[in-house]
Amino acid sequence: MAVLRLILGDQLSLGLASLQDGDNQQDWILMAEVKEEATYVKHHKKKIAFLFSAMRHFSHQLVREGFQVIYKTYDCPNNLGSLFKEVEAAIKQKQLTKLILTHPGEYRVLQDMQSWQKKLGIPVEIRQDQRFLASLEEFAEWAKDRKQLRMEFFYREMRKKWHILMDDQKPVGDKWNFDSANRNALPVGVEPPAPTKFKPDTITQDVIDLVEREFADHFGSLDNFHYATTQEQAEQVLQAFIDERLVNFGEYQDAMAQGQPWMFHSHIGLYLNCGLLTPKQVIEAAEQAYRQHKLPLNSVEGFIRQILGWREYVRGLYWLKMPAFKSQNYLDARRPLPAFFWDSQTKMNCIKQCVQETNDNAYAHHIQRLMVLGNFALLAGLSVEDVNEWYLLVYADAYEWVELPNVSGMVLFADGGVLASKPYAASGNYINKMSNYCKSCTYKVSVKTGPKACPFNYLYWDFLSRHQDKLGNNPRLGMPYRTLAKMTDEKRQVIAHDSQRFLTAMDKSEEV
Ligand code: FAD
Ligand code: DLZ
Ligand code: SF4
Repeated sequence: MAVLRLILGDQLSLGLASLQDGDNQQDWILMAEVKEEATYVKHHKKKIAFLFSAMRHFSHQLVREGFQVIYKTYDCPNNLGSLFKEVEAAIKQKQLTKLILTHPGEYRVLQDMQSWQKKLGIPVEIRQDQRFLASLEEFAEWAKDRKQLRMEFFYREMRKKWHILMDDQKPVGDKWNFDSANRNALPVGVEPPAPTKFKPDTITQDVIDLVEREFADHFGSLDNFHYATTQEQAEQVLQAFIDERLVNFGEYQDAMAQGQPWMFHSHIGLYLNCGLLTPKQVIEAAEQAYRQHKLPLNSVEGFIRQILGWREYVRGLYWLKMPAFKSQNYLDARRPLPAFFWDSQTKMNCIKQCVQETNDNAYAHHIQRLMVLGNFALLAGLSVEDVNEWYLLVYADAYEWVELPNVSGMVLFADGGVLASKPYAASGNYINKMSNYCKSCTYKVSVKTGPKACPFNYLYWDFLSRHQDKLGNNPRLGMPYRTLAKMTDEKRQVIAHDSQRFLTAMDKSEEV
């Protein structure tokens, strides 16, 4: 039986399930750059360039490994534009009698694939994606009968299962979580190392030219493309992180600084999510650095938790809750996304910096995504649909399985508190504590109301006030609601008035 094996753009791993037990003499691998995937949202130009280049490099690696590969470039004259049409054509052309797939990362793609067997009239096998450390069945089993699906408890199970940072049955350092040591701002004089950069080779340069031509109206800059596009290069990025940045990862994990987009983060999300790195390899490298080089436990544990905990947890939650997850809107947030999420034209310096860096790099680190951009989206009641679409297209590491739980669950509280025990809402004070953005802002973070006040300040109280019926009884919001209750009616009116003034101006596309 001669088999077709389809490899998607985010399945660039030699260990992929659908690449195993093949017959290299008769089977064919299919990889295709298709309009359907590149435009179902208008991905950042750098994201498309990165992925097409990584796909092309991976196809060459497959050929070197002895596979027979059909590779359809985006601009080849007979490109059919969709994965299904390419599959159908390859089966016909090579007279193949079975299709093997690996479970895709997005619900819409799985739904499509589930219709292929009938349409093609040959057996279609969808294999589990074994690159993750928890299977979907395992996650569903863990979630079954639990009232609350908190990441922290799932993470502990994963630590025990994989025996990561464990001394026999106990967590190393006698604690599961060292986050209390991980909340420092970046002190003056501490300079994060430059990120690992690669000069585009001819494959990448061809792709950059193609993206410039074919996706000119997509968001984002193609300038200074420096991402890794092969497994070997991605491993160099990982190694440089372990050697140079991991030591400070924990301490400055929540810090932000103007002109410092990369901080002490690892910048490997895009490689993990397309398969150039595996989570197991990354976690093992971090644990080894802890054991051999005595790196600080708060950094190593904090980093491992992001991958063994958060990454696996959001994937499990996504597949457990789809398709309903996508249409949830607990706080009824419907305000259209303001233009400054695209063009960064706002007087709010924190937002300006984060949007500009997103435009330049298809990257922003976690706290920028959560506590600046996400916090604003939450406080302003921006449309759940618009905000999800924005996050899905602007970041090079974004695929719906990881983007949606972070945006709808963590940022917008659209799931009503399944992922987070309370909304991550904060006033300007938090941003001022964790960054130096406020120093260069038109608004004054210390001023609470009036035209000069930081908009996060009044929007924060207005948000709590607007949603008192849904959030007022949340035990984790007891303190702010007690403060709100003590405010005079007059003060509450000023807050409501300032918020209305700001949001109306924003809706009218005035510069705010
Ligand atoms: P580091 O800070 O160095 O962390 C290491 C790794 O841990 C990351 O590469 C990632 O694989 C994992 N990780 C960390 N936090 C999370 C998390 N909350 N969920 C899942 N994995 C995590 N991550 C994505 O991979 N794709 C997305 O589309 C995405 N969208 C996000 C949207 C919002 C609103 C928020 C708040 C977070 C989002 N994240 C997303 C999580 C996180 O911000 C990114 O993984 C991280 O910024 C990537 O940069 P890094 O590789 O330098 O990460
Ligand atoms: C993100 C993306 C893009 C931009 N282009 C392609 C493509 O042309 N061909 C392909 O196979 N995959 C692409 N991808 C990744 C897919 O969108 C991804 O595999 C699905 O969203 C499932 O996670
Ligand atoms: Fe952002 Fe407010 Fe600080 Fe300006 S003052 S940078 S709007 S938090």
